[in-house]
Formats: sequence, structure tokens, C-alpha cells
Amino acid sequence: MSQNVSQYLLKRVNEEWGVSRIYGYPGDGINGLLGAFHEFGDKIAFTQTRHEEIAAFAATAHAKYTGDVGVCMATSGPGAIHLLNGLYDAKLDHQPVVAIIGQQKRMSLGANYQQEVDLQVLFKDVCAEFVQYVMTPEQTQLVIDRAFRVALATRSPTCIILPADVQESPYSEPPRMHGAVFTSTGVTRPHVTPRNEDIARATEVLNAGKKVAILIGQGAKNAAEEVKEVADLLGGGVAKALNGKDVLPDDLPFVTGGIGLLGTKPSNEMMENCDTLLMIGTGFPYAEWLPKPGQARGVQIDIDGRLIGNRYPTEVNLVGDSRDTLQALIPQLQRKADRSFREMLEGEIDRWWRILGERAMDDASEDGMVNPQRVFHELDQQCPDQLITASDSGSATNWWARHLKAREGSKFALSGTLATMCPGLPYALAAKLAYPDRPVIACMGDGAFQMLGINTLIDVAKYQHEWQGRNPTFVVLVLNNHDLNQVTWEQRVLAGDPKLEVSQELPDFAYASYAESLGMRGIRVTSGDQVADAWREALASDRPVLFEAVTDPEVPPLPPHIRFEQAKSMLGAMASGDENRGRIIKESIKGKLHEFTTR
Ligand SMILES: Cc1ncc(C[n+]2csc(CCOP(=O)(O)OP(=O)(O)O)c2C)c(N)n1
Ligand SMILES: [Mg+2]
Repeated sequence: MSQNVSQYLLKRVNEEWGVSRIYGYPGDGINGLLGAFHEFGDKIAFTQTRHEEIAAFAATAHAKYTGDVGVCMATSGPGAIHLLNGLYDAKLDHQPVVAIIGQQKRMSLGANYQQEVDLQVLFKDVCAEFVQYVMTPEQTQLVIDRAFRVALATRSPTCIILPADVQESPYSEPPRMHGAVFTSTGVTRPHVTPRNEDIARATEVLNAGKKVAILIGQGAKNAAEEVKEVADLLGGGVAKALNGKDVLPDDLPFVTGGIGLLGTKPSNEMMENCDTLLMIGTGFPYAEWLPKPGQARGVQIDIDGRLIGNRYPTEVNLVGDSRDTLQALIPQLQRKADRSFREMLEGEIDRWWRILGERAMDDASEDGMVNPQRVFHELDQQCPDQLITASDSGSATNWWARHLKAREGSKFALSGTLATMCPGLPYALAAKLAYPDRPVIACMGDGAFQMLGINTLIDVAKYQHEWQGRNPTFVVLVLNNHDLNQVTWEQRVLAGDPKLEVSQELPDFAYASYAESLGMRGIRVTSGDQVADAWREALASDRPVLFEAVTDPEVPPLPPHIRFEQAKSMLGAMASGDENRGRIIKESIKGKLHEFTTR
């Protein structure tokens, strides 16, 4: 049967590369591709999102949650441009995503034609590993196969550009002649283990250490059991960079939790007091939260030799797969007889959870508002099994990272490295479509909801039928604090400026009622004692829920322990006339007090 290039493309990505869903938005630059869905629509879903950026976030989330390639599609010019932020999210967090985009007809390329954008140049940074035109039908197979293989092999986004006329041309195989290329599908993951002499050097460092700190990231995802074993042998604690939050459950006694501004005090204590640092599959960037250079001897494990040795002056850099490398190390490690460092950390961890529980129960600074920590604390108390959750970027990220415990089997994802606003709800939608039998919760601020969440909620309404009769739990938590709160605190604490009202304040919006208008359930809480019941209701709902919590913007998303310079900046901001200074000082002091009074 004769087929055109578009039909061939859908068939190959479906049958050979296992793609069953493409997130996208139409335009005349991809009409040929869309036409092919008439034949393949029952094998590949075209999931039409409100905005191409949502499609790119959803494809990235699909990759993050499932480990498979995420695919998005957009028209030439403006549609392709809208994908960029979501693709950068994939690039910075190392996710395999393929973007399929249209272009004007070949004969008018270079004519300054309508919607003409130099897509290869524009995508060359974000899809640095592979961006290619399909210039003739004979090239189709090779460009598809390379785009998928490179995405998987380099864990990065890649891009296929299809001129409109090529999309509709009859497909033909490459001719059997000089210059033709024939490709195949499939790529396997190798075992990657460092050489014995390098394992021996690492062993010496790790066996010599007395106080070992372990820091893991998403690169340790396939090595959870090995990390536990190494932590036990070395008598160390394990801190987790945010992208690695679901690598190990937070309720293990030696897991110190997150690290950095959004992290925990036990992680900070561990980094400040360790004499040895073992980093596994992480590119955590903030040096001030790692041991001082020279304080600790370091070993790093990373699959990518380009990225290793790039965060701490480590002594041994082991390029290898986390699991393979730890398996090679484990038989060489001596179990440390002195468990005092570990015991100290376990005490700190236990105390930290109690501090968090107490912080969560503080009242908000004014009536009619909720302490945001309580919202996450109560969710944690009722946390459903097998939860898949996404956080947006904002103050919610702090509370989500600290108060909501990762459990065995749960999946957590966020825009860890790009830290862009808006992925929260697109991620949750992609999670629910990939795992309709699991509960899904998105957490975000009112700013992010107003930026792209309003649109994405329409997608949730549109696609909820796909999880009809499966697990009904889909909750969108919106922290309504009328503020771009995370940045407000950054202005105060990092820059030492008072809050700039004109840049920070947000307009009113009726979040819960808006959700109701889309046929969902809207729940609105305005005081702490409503929160637990509201979660019970939300988690039991038979429909998607928007959980609007009117939260107190004056509860500081404080770093685990405010550093001296930051405290000074904050006091500077207060002195130079932040309108809310009385309430803030009250809230900050309350938070700190728990640290001093909780034993
Ligand atoms: C696309 C984008 N724009 C701006 C920022 C900077 N930024 C980070 S968090 C934040 C505030 C988010 O506000 P909101 O969603 O209301 O959450 P809140 O911090 O108030 O809880 C901003 C503006 C960003 N990370 N991404
Ligand atoms: Mg806000």
C-alpha cells in the first residue's frame, strides 16, 4: 500500500519506537502530519493541549515519569517557538523528548515567507544533540530513527523538522546506491563500570572516611538498593537533590531529605560536619550547601564524563552507571564500626520531622488565611499509596519538598534545573494519562496557575474521560497568596530589598469556582482547621478537584538554617520599609523557635 511521509512517520514511531501518544497543537504547517492521524488515531492519541508549551511540558513529564521518550508536535513558526520552554526543561533535566515540527514548503525556504523562522538555528541550542530537516522522502526513516536513538542515548530533546510539502509526498525507501543510508531502530543500555584501579582509589577514600555524607540525584534512580547498602556500610546519611527525591523514601531513618535552600537542617548538618562526600548521579549546583572545598575528600559517580568533577573538588571521579559502579564498590567497602555519625544524623532527622510538624501547626499571621505548611503536612498525613505528584516552581516547591514525604513507589517530578514556572499541571496531566490507575496531585502557586494553569485545567476537563472508571483522584492544589511569593522572599532575603509590590502582587481570581465552571469540584479553605477535612474530601472525590488554599504569604520559605548574610539582608529589607514587616518577623521567629525548643 502506498503511503505518504506523514503516514510512514506515524507508523514507524508507533510500531518501532513504541509511541502511543503525541501532545500537540495544530497549524497549517503540520496539516500533512495531522491528516495521517485519520489512519493511526486508534494507535497514537493526538492529545491537543491549550498551548504548545503545555504539550512540551507534558512530553517531558511523560519521559520523567515513565522513562520512555515523550513526543510533542507543533506547527512551524509560532507553534514551534511555543514549545521551547518545555523542551529546555527536558534538556536541563536530561530527558528524552522528540519534538516534531512543521516548516513551510521547501521551494520557498529563504523567501522571508509568512511564519518563516530559521527553525534549525532556533532549535540548535535546545536540541543540540540532534535537530534535522527531512528534506526528501528517502531521508524520513533515518531522521526519525536518529531523533529517537539520540534522544534515548543522550537523554536529551531532539527535533525533526518536516517541510509541509515533504509531509504529503509519497514515501519512498532510500535507493540502493552510493550515498544512501539505511537505518534500524532500537538502542540498548550498556553496563558501564569504572576500571578496577579507579574503584580501588574510590574504595581507599571511602574506607578512610569517618563521617560520610552521601548525596544522590536522579542518576541514582536505578540504584536505590545499592545506595541503601552503601549508606549502611559507610555509616553515612543520604541527602537528596530535588530531582532525586523519589529515589529513596523519606521515612528511612538515615535519609536526611532535601538539600539547599529547599532542603532540610539534617542535610545541612551532615554537609557541614562530614569528612567524606560521595555524590551519585547528581548535578546539584549550589556549592554553599556542600562541604567547604578541602573539608571533605570526595568521590563522584556519574554516567556522563562531561558532567563529572563539575560541582566539588572531588578526588576520584568514576564515570559509570550508578548501579553498576556501586555494585563494584560494595564488596570492597568495610562496614564502619563507629556508628556515631550515623546516630547523630538519625537523631537530627527525627527531631527535624518533629520541628516540621510543629511549624505546620502554627497559626497564620492573620485570620482568613492558612499556614501553607499545614496544607502539605495534612496531605502528608493522608498521603495515598502510589502517589504521583508534580510541583510547580514557587514557594509551594519548598513545602512540597520538605513536608510531603516520598514513599516506596511514589513518583515526584518538577522542573528541577530550569526551575521554570508552569510545568506543575501539565506534568500532572501527563502522569494521569500514563498511569490512570494511580492518584495524581499537582501543587502550584496562584502565579503559575494564572500564567498557564488556567489553560491547562481546560485540558484536564477535556481529557478526564480517559481515566473514567479508573483511579479518580486528580487534585490541583493552588496556594492563593496573592503574591509571587518565592521571589518576594528572594528579594527580601537574597537581595536585601523590600517587597516590590508592583512586580509581586497578583490580581484576584476565583480558582475553586473556575474549576466548578469546568465541571470539576472546587474546594476552598481559609483556615487551618478546615485543611484536614478538605483533603479527605478532595482525595475521595469522584471527579478532578481544584483545592484552593488561601495561604499566608508572610510565612517565610526559610532555608533550613538562615545564613548570617541572609539574615542581615532580611533585616536590611525590614529596616528599609517592607510594608509587612511586623507579620514577617512574627512568623520567622516562630519558625526558628521550634528549632530551639524541639528536642
Ligand atoms: C517562567 C518563569 N518566570 C519567572 C520565574 C521566577 N519565579 C520563580 S518562582 C516565582 C513566583 C511564583 O509565584 P506563584 O506561582 O504565585 O507561587 P508562590 O511563590 O507565590 O507560592 C517566580 C516569578 C520563573 N522561575 N519562571
Ligand atoms: Mg503566589
